Amino acid sequence: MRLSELEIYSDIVIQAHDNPDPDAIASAFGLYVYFTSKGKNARIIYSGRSKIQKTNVVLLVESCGVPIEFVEPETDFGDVLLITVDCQYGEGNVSKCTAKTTAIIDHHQGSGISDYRDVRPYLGSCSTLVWYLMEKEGFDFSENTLLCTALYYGLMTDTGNFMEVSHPLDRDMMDSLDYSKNLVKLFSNSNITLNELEIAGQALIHYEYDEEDKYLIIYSKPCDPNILGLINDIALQVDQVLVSVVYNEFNRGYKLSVRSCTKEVKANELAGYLTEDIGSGGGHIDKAGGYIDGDQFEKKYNGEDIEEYFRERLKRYFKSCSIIYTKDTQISLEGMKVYYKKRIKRGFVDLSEILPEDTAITVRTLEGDIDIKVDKDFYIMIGIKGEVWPIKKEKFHKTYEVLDEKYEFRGEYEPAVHLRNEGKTLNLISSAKTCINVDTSCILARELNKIVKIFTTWDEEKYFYGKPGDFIACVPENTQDVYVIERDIFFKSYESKEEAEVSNK
Ligand SMILES: [Mn+2]
Repeated sequence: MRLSELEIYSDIVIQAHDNPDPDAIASAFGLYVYFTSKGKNARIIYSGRSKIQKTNVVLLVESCGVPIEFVEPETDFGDVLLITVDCQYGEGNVSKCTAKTTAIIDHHQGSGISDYRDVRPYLGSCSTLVWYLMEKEGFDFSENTLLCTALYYGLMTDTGNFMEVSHPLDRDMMDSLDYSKNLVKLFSNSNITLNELEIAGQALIHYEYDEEDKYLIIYSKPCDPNILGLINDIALQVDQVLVSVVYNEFNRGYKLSVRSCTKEVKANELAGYLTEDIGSGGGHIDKAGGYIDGDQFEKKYNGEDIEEYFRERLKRYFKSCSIIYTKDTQISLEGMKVYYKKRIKRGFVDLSEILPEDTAITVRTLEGDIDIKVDKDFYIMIGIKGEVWPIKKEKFHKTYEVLDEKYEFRGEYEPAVHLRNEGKTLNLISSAKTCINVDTSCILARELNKIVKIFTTWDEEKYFYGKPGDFIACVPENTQDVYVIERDIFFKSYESKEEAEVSNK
């Protein structure tokens, strides 16, 4: 959806969810600023049983000048466009008001029904989505520090002080906003109420500890999501604890926080595992978080108790996972089959044509940031999902053929180049050319039926993660060099001997 599509409406009401948090307020404020700049009549409202009380939220509203008004539930706004932000029209956490036309702008999974809808659960905050939609219309943020501050604080509080940020768009917004550091400091120091301090204390008393695998599960009473992170940071400091999960009821689902201090468990991955198919999770290697949608949980685990779910799922994670250190062990080749590389078009860029040698750059991709320097001996390859890696030119010309056609990228996030010293961004895609691999040599691979973590010989600190359905693989010439290929990439990139024979005919 584009914001310009909504400009046909002249009266717009923007509704934050009940008991609005900084993300909801910042998102609403962004849309308010945008639509009023287009000459529309806009207002920001919220409803529900209680009025805004939390000090940091009050401070945000007052210092940034957010014109938010309380209205009674079931208010009928008549012939206007009603946009719910950070929540979905008709769902339980937002009191229903009525209007002729409705729209949803949100980053939670959910199934609210409305005339317009833009929901992106992979984003860390709704503020990011609003920022992105405004950017797309060419909105100039540089004149509005207060809006920048609100959006920044919205993402910050929704992602446990940015620790749960995993999507590159979230990082793009963090980098580009010119916000007031003083205001953010002021809000952050009024984060916790005495009542929440008590909730944190109670949660810590009632922990559940697994002696064998050294992890904690902690249930907390409902509280602000960032309190979960606070509880968890304390829990992880316990000498016998390597991994810790804290969760509670939130909106109509569950919010969770994950911490790890062992290299055998990546917190972001465990958060993804705990929310698989029923929500979303991610973040950093040591700190992460996630959200489980109540309806989806109900559907998938009908009737199961959430406490039991966490207990069982964590047990399965630790028990069904094998860790391979390829330095000391040779994996079994049993059951491995031969697969051939398919010929696939990819993109590649010669950065030395656009930038001076040795320029320090960060390539931002869906999988994370990669810091490199421009090197005339290397190309940058762009894979089918937008993943990026450097390749020596010499090797490239042996394995790829350059095609005389325009490179087209179809993925969720276009990889971009950030010049670290100048704060500038370059579009990688527009400089890319198309190539296709000539090499169709084979690999040995087997489908995984349980979780594996592989520590390779060249990186003993970080493992590769494979889940059931993914493939474990190696090349016949070097069976010690084992790696994991994601299931959908595997089927796009490789084919069995039989399939190869058909496609070669
Ligand atoms: Mn939010």
